Amino acid sequence: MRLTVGQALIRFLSVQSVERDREEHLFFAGCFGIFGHGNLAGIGQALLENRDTFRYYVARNEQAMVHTSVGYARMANRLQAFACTTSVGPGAINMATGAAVATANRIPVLLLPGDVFATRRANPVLQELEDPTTLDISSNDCLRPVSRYFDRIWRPEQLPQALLHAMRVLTDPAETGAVTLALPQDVQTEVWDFPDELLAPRVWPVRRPPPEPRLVDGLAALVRGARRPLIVAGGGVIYSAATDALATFASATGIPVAETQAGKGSLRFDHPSSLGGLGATGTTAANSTARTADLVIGIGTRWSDFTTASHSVFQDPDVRIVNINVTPFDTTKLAGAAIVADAREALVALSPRLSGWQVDEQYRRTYQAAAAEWNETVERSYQLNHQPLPSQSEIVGAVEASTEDRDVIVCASGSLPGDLHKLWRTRDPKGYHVEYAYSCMGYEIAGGVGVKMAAPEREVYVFVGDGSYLMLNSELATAVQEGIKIIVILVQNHGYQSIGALSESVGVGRFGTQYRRRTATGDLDGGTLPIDLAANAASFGVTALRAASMADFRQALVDARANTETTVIHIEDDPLVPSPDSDSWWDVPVAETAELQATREALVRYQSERIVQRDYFRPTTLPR
Ligand SMILES: Cc1ncc(C[n+]2csc(CCOP(=O)(O)OP(=O)(O)O)c2C)c(N)n1
Ligand SMILES: [Mg+2]
Repeated sequence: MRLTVGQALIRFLSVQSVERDREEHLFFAGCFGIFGHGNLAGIGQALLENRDTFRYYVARNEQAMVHTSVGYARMANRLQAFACTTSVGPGAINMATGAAVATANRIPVLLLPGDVFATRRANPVLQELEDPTTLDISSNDCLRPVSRYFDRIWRPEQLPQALLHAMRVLTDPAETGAVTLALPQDVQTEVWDFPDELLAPRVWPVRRPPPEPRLVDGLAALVRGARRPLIVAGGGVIYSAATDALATFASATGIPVAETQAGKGSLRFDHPSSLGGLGATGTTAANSTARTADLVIGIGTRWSDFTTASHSVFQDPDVRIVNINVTPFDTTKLAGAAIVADAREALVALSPRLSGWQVDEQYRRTYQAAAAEWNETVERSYQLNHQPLPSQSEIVGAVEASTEDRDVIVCASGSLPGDLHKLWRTRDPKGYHVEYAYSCMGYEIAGGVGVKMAAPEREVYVFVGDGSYLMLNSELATAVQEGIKIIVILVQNHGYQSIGALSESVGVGRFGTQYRRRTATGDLDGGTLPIDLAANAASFGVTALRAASMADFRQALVDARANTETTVIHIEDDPLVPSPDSDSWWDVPVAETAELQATREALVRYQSERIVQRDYFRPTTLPR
């Protein structure tokens, strides 16, 4: 078939499907993009020709459109994804941050940046970077380290193989992340006789690798010998749709379950085995249980330092750690024993081997009492009635009270993810969507738009701080364009207050974290900036509601739900009210010499706290 490279590419993408658990559907939901000279005549022309089968969405910012794609694909448990097209140079490189979010979170997205002329006839083309040591490098090479597969299509003949590799990586649960096909602007428009076979519909089975039986035997033996076993559920549990299997397994054995940020929602908060979030932003129930656990089974987790409280959360010197993960890379962490497997397959294989076995009754009572105690802590923090401005926990509590089980909350950075990880009581596996692998400011609104596109039947609540909002709010325009309704909770506290609190803890006195005017002293310690964020939101044509009190806020939540269009609720809170303590630690090093007394005190504190950190764990081997 005689087609341009752009046309063949779009036609190929529009007929790729995936299948898992006998459910089959198209893989690509469409293409986001911003056109420039580097992609409009090639890919743009192809998108125009194929607009009935492959929908095009205009975005406002290249980073943001990748976030939207990530939000969508994560909500779809990685079984659907978007393509994103840009021009050469700044448009392409703007995607790097979004690509890193995708890759760090192991979420598929296909990036299609334009690239400089393959012929080099008129170079340097507008926006060409020019490396004096080689003409073989362009801006797009910045996307290499953030892509799980990267290719540049110098000739039309190269496209078929590159497409197969792109699909292989995008649909593989262990490999997935950002995939980049860089497309020189002349090559996009070049014609070639593409084989019909390339454009035939294709179904990619998404693998569910089962665990090796002898390894599951070994794990079952470890569990039977354990007195204080603990499961740590990560995002892999949710992406593999293993949440029912986990609930059944936890009910049958009584093993408690703690959750990572991506894994939150693995178990309903009121399941008898639920301990909530683990680690630096976790619950005291999960952290105290982890501290004495003698066997930890990590399922689908990449063990970020927030989850392990910088390797301080497991304190039993003989703790054994088993990593069940579809990604071999993650199974070697914490010196754990590796079981490379799909989360659901592993749980289903393990269950019968532990039939009739239950945790010790005393252990069960202890962790359940800790969970009940944390629940009371949450209740108290929701009802602080702090004056004159509310605490952030009250805002979280009011949103929780106004939501239904299947609603989704979205967040990514600032103080909100920590508060949500601790406090939020999840009632649905897809109800909690916090991007915390990359904790990327600016993900919130853009990602929330993607979540809503993937689940239009659900109400989507985006929590965003004033800092994140100011960094990237542009996709409110895309929400309006597409008639997408999200509810944005815009929390104003006049600065980067999470970093402010951290700054104070390391003796840097909140330096450079407040939004204030510069004064005659030369410091940023003047009045707060008069930015009207609610007016800014309203200017997009969305509904903007100002809540001057918690009563206002609760009413605004009711109104936002009743509204049919995107609604931004603006509320100011007091950044100095801490959320309940996790009884945990996070490793942020302190200056080893300093003028300020506060810094020197912080160093002493840091050095004494650091003794809880375990550099290495004893290797775990499964009994044979
Ligand atoms: C893109 C990006 N830049 C910087 C950071 C570091 N950082 C993490 S939280 C934060 C402050 C966020 O401010 P805001 O959204 O107002 O939330 P708050 O801390 O006030 O709760 C910063 C600067 C980040 N996570 N992402
Ligand atoms: Mg803030």
